[in-house]
Amino acid sequence: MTTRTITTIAALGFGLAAAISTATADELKLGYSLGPDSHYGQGAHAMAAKLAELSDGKWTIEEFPANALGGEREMVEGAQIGTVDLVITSTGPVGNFVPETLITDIPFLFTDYDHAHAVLDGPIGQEILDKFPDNGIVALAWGENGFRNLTNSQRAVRTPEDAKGLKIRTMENQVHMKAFETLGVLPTPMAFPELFTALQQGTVDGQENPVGVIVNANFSEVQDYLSLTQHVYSPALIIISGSIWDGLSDEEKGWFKEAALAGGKAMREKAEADADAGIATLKEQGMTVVEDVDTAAFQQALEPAYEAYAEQFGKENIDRIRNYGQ
Ligand code: EAX
Repeated sequence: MTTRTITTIAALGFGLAAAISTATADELKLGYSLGPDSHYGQGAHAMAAKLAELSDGKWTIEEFPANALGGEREMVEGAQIGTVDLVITSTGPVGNFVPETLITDIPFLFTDYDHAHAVLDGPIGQEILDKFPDNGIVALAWGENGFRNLTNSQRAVRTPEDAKGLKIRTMENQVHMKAFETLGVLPTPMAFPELFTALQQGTVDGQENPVGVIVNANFSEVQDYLSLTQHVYSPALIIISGSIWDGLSDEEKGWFKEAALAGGKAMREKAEADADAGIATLKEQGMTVVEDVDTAAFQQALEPAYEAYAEQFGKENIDRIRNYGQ
């Protein structure tokens, strides 16, 4: 919601003091699922700073980290109906709104960060972004969540055989679910805000996420084993509600895009730094880290899933991404 006049009442300390302020800027609500120190947080801070600078303070962003506006699917839905202004989200649930994003969620599609960035920042990524406005939301820029890795509470997983039978939380994403089902694990789609408790209570044995997310969400408290499976590159998106976007002038649209690109860049830098540094952190926190994962065996075990993806997305479209710039 954007309001010309916003009255904020902030109770301080034990409620003995209250401050009342009136802002005249257009303040937008930006939600994301991790803490303010995460890669999403860095992306949000960078975008907010750039937007304030470009618009000379006309447009400001108030951040709602740590699922304060709901899970990622709920936030995207909020952007669609106009109750949430901006969202930083993984592509995980976005395929439920813009099916064209689903192709990016295929396991082992991107070989490394450079490959992923080249595809997403090039014509293929743009074609996907172009599909958003028909669905009531506008994707301003790609960001990054990172390469996902499997954690669980039961055993060290090095091969697909080791993973069989585990009950694993997946994102609410049919491409991911198909992959896990094919590996013989029991995929349990669940919104991220419910995940910590589900792991703690043993409702699921494990989950998968980039190292930076595993650190940020304190999953080492409830998971003993981390396998560096790097099984899928998880892009992120910075999304704006169509109702906000439609009210912007062309100049303002340019500011938002430029600010979102700055956010996406900061997000990538932080996600990649955390992916490197986080492994040592998780070891210190007591996790057993399996580094010599049998990647070829995982890729082979996924063959039936790849056949299904080829049918769903077209083999030539998948190959176009796989071979892009290679
Ligand atoms: O976007 O749901 C997930 O596992 C996501 O990777 C997480 O919310 C960060």
